[in-house]
Amino acid sequence: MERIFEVVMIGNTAVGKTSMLAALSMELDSYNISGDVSLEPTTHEFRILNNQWTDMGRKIEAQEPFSPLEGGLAGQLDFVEHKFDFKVDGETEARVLFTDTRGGMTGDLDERLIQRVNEAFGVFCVVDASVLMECSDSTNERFNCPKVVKRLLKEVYTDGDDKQPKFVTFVLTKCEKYMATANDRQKLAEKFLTKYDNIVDMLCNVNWPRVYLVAIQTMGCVSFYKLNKEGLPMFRVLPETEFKSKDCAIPLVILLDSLIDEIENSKSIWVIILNLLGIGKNLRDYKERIWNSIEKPSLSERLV
Ligand SMILES: Nc1nc2c(ncn2[C@@H]2O[C@H](COP(=O)(O)OP(=O)(O)OP(=O)(O)O)[C@@H](O)[C@H]2O)c(=O)[nH]1
Ligand SMILES: [Mg+2]
Repeated sequence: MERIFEVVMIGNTAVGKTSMLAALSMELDSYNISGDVSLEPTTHEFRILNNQWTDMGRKIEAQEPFSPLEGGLAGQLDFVEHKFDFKVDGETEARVLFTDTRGGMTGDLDERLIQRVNEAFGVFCVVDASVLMECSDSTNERFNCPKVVKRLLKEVYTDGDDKQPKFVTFVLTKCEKYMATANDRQKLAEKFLTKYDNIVDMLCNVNWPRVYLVAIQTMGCVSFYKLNKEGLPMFRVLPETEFKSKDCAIPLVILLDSLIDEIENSKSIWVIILNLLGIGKNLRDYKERIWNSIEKPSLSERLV
């Protein structure tokens, strides 16, 4: 008897879904070294992504300081699955699946995406913070498409079936410019709340998913430069900075928290078995290890 805990990435084209997963792969490599508890990727796709990300990092680091950021990991496939085994002493105790999606699936409100989200354990809704902070409302709508995201989540949470994700995490990406001081972080959170308040309110009134806000930067070596002719943000390479990501493990901590909660509080038979096997405790230890190694302060809060 086995259940896979699936988390679906949603968000329009180029907001940073795939980059976030790639950055997470680097984080996991470092947590998996120590101790006998690990979360290990088991799909080929994730190793490919990890390699692509490393290559891209090298190329960006080799770019001249202040030159515009080049390249990326544009998604072609509608769904790409990245499976992980949560292992204790080499034995698999639980399975986690991150499903990356093509941005157009969210933008076009694709029926298959709605279905997938409906069946998932959790959702990471990725939002481009530079567009949120620097662009007009109409550009934000075109790029981050909050109205479409609201419709998608509303369908999932009000369709009358008893299936829906246990958590929705809004992940703000490309946050380099907005995270330096406490004041910057507060402004970023405030801006998100003014632009997304109707989605958060809507989620308050449906079958209580937990709702979180997290801000990350997948590449610490670039930052917002200016708006291009189309009014979209351009980034440039910063002098003498490493490719290193920041705070990308926080979404993982949120997932682990929700898993622990599910295992400890659910009445279903398979969850009771997991509990008897002591899986909640192992997850808790693993989560603590990750949480303690995250550089703080960061921007992460539970909204609902
Ligand atoms: N400045 C900055 N740029 C980022 C960051 N993360 C991703 N990017 C850039 O954003 C662009 C889009 O990133 P992707 O990860 O491909 O976005 P996506 O949401 O997967 O896009 P699709 O798969 O096409 O829907 C790329 O050019 C990345 O280099 C970040 O933290 N900071
Ligand atoms: Mg992608």
